[in-house]
Amino acid sequence: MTETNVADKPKTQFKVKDYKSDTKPIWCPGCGDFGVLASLYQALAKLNLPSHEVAIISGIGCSSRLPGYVATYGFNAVHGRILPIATGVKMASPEITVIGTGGDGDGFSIGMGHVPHAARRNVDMTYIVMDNEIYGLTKGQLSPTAHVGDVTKTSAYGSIERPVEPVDLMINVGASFVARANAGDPKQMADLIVQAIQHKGFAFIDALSPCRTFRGIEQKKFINANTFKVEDHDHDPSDKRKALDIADSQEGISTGLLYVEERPPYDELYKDLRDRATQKPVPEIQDILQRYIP
Ligand SMILES: Cc1ncc(C[n+]2csc(CCOP(=O)(O)OP(=O)(O)O)c2C)c(N)n1
Ligand code: SF4
Ligand SMILES: [Mg+2]
Repeated sequence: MTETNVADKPKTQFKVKDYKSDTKPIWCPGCGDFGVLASLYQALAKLNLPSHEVAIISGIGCSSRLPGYVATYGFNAVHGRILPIATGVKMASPEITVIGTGGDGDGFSIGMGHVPHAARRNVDMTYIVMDNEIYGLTKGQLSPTAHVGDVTKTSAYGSIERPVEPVDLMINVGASFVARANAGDPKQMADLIVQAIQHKGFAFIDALSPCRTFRGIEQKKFINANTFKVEDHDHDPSDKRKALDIADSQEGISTGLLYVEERPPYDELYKDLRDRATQKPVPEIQDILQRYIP
C-alpha cells in the first residue's frame, strides 16, 4: 500500500450549494436582498472558503436575517451592533474571514457610533450594508439614507432630512476599500464581494438592495435606470479626491470599486503592539504606585 501525501490530494472545490443552509429565505418576493445573498454564495464558492473558516455577523432587520441562510458560522447581534462584535471575532480569531451584513438603519442610525471606528482602525473584515433607504422589518419608517421629500410611514409630508451618503461617509472616515453595487447585477456584486474579502483591511460595500414592499417596483427601476459602472469611466480608485468626485457624480449613481488603499489591518498592528509590550519587563507594583504618589 502506498502512502499518499496530504499535499498531493486534490483540494475540495466548494460549490454554491455547499454554502446554502437548510433555512429558506422568507424575504418578500422581489426583495433585493435575494440578489445580495446569491452573490455572497457565488463569492464564497469562487474563493473556495471552507464554511468553518467564515463568520457572518448581522444586526436586526430584514437584511440581518442573512447569516441564517448561509452554512457558515453566523451571529445575530442586537440592532446596530454588527461592528463591535465582528471586531471581537476578528481579534480573537484573525484567521477567520469575517463578514458583517445589515441594513441602512442598523448601520447608519442606531449603529452609527460604531461605523467610523471600525473603519479608521482598519479592522480586516467585509461590511455589506443592504441599503433600501427604509426600515423594512419594522414596516416602512424613514431611514437615514432616504432622500429629502421621501414619503414613508414616518414622513407623511415628505422627509425634511438631508440623507447620509454611505460611500462618501466611509471614504472620509478611513475605510480602506469602498464600493457600491446593484443587487440586481449579481455578477458585479459577487466580483466586488470577492475583492472585498481578499482586501486586507476594512472593506465596505453599499449594496443597493430595493425593498419591493415599502418602496414599490419604482425603487428597483430607478436604480437600474440610473446606475453606471466606474470601470467604464477609467476611474482610478487609489485617488481619494477622484473617488469622492465619482461618488457624487451628476451622471448618476456610480457603482464598482470607488476607493482602495493599502495600509496594515488592526489585528496585525495589535499583534505587533502586543509583541513589543510583552518584550518589556513587567514593572513592580510598588514602582507603578510610586507614579501616583506626589
Ligand atoms: C434597540 C432596538 N431598537 C429598535 C429596534 C426595532 N427595529 C428592528 S429592525 C429596525 C430597522 C430595520 O431597518 P434596516 O436596518 O434598514 O433593515 P431592513 O429591515 O431595511 O433590512 C428597527 C428600528 C430593535 N430591534 N432594537
Ligand atoms: S419588507 Fe422590504 S426589505 Fe423586508 S423582506 Fe420585504 S421587500 Fe425585503
Ligand atoms: Mg433598510
